[in-house]
Amino acid sequence: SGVSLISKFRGCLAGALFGDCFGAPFEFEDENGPSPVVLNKFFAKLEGPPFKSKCHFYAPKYAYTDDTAMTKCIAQSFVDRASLDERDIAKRFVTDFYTDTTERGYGGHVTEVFRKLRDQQCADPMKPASEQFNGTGSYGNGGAMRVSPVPLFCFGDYNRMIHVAKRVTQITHTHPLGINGAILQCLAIHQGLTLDPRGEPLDVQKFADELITKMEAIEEPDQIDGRRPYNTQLQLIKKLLAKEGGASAHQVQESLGTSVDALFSVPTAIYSFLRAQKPIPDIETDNKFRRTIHYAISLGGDTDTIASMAGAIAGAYFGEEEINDSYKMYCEYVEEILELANGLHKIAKE
Ligand code: R7I
Ligand code: MG
Ligand code: MG
Ligand code: MG
Repeated sequence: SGVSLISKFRGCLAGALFGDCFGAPFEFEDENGPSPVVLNKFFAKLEGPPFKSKCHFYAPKYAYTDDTAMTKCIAQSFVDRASLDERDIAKRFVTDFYTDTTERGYGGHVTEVFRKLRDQQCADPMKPASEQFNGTGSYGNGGAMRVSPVPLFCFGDYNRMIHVAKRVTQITHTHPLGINGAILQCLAIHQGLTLDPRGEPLDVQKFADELITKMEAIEEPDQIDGRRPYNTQLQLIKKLLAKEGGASAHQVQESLGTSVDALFSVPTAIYSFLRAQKPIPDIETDNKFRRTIHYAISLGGDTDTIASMAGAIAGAYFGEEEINDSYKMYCEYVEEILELANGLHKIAKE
């Protein structure tokens, strides 16, 4: 028998949290990403014996960022209301943004959506997002980075899952690339939830093929060149995975990308998860959850978000048991996120 669904739910949300907290210190720190030495040391500390000061136990806690702030709003809304309520989610986004005294590093333009939502008291929760960027909407990865509660909440109802992913994203992101990035991330988590990590190794080409098939039914061809941008990125993932000896970091950075654009970060997160099924040079671990987020962070750029998305997929696939227990000491909000996963699991069972 495989990993339990509750373990997969908890692994998914914990994976998103750890990717965010551990990736955040490196977000846009260095053009090519942190050095292998620095990152191996960073993870060795998280996995080693707790640091003890002279007088008392002391473990520094890494803070979560906007990725988790918004994820928790969505999860809390689903758990409290047991239904999709866009206005309730919008209110939680706004309240959190204006009352949280910790700097969470929100995207550059999404704060304008929060201001407008506050001014109209979330009466029309989908309107401000549609006005972003002169009416084209944001194509940032802000929808994808917080989508993880959706495949849990809608587990067992595929079409509703797509619908909910879209609606929840549209509260801040209405550009097709922003929406489809969130749907793709949602689909990757969903596939992770439904596959058994014990036994046969994951067929990474098949995992990508299934995403390609599903996205073909969702993604409209571009009006000018007729191409489907996420399809192109997914085909690229397959090519990079097939490279003998593994693609170089440079190749991945240049093709899949490491930016805050959904198109150039969601496929990178999926690739990180798939690539991490096998050992990767310079990453000193046998643990595949660690390898996934470690690799995602090593690419640099939008490290908190790419590691968070990759961590959510890895956690959904492997379950909580693959995640090193000591990580729980080093992040804020661990107990709370696991409780939200329990709540979503309870709803999914009903
Ligand atoms: O997408 P969003 O919520 O940002 C998420 C990112 C994650 O990395 C978080 O960790 C956090 O650091 O921010 O916020 P948006 O403001 O909607 O989008 C982020 C950025 O993407 C914007 O500030 C723009 O620079 C860029 N962007 C666009 N630029 C031009 N035209 C997004 N959409 C557009 C666009 O349509
Ligand atoms: Mg962030
Ligand atoms: Mg930031
Ligand atoms: Mg980020």
